Amino acid sequence: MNVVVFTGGVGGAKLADGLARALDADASLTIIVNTADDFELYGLHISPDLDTVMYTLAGIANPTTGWGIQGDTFQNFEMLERYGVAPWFRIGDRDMATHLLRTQMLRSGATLSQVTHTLASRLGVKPRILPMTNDRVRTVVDTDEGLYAFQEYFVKLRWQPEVRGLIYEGAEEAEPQPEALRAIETADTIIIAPSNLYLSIDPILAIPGMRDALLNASAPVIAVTPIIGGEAVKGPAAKLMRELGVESSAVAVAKHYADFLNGFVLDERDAHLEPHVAALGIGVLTTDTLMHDADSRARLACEVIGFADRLRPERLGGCRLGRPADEQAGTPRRPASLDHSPKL
Ligand code: FO1
Repeated sequence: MNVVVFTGGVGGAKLADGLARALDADASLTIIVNTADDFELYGLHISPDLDTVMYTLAGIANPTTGWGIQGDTFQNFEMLERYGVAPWFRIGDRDMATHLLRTQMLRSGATLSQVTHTLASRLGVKPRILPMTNDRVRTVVDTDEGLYAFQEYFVKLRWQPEVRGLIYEGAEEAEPQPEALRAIETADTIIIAPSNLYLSIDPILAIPGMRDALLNASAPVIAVTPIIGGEAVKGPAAKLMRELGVESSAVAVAKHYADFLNGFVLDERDAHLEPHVAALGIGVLTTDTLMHDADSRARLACEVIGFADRLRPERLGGCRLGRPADEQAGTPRRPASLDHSPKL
């Protein structure tokens, strides 16, 4: 069973972790990660979404923030403050090692994929973590106060400016990571994690070839909602939807991905929205999508794997936690019209 998951940010990393815990030992998990949040600070190349996935799967992520390393210290940060530098981006002392090594390897000609593979394997991470591209792509946020680089909007300004639009600078010229394209082509299940649709998933889809790969994939493509009850579980997703003139609902997220989606995982608090998602010709699984701990991450992952299994002609199972809970609760709605053949 080959599973591919698209992710960015903290929420997506949790589902990736759940999949790593839930999948059978003989299953392969490939995690395609947004790198448009990357930026240079103090001459260091920082890849927040790659690091969040890597630390989460290595079991060392800060459980409160989701980013950075659990128990990290900030002596370096405090010394910078002593020099009068007012850093708004808090880099821990252990986290700093990642940025130092990544920057050194990139400078000696390694690709971002090679760097990520080296760092992740040295942390004992088994699943393959792939940047969406090895090229430079940066999200620029067009707001009522002007253009901001992503981290300035997200961290320094705590995503308060009103957003008019998003620019994925460099996306058109970027090459999709070749292993990522092959992983999509050979996948049995493809999952869009509950990440921010505009800030984490769209930058990946903006890379030429990525969206087509999903449209031509023979595997069922399932998205897990990042919106519950019209609000984001974490971060600016709902605020961005409203600012961009889109209804901040799970249905709007399903619509956003509709052209390549076979299934959508709705949170049980939004069960009343099922018919609206099904009306898009998309299968619906309704369940508790909140992931508070390792068990709930693995349970959700297992339900998504089970849901995909039922949207594919051949049964591949794949979840080592035994039968996913939702199978006992009957099968999810699946519109008759739905087939898994490549989307036209
Ligand atoms: N997010 C914050 O809100 N404040 C920070 O000081 C901060 C530091 C930081 C350091 C390393 C890293 O990998 C991520 C960090 N993040 C911080 C999170 C980061 O901005 C977001 O995780 C992504 O860019 C959006 O998903």
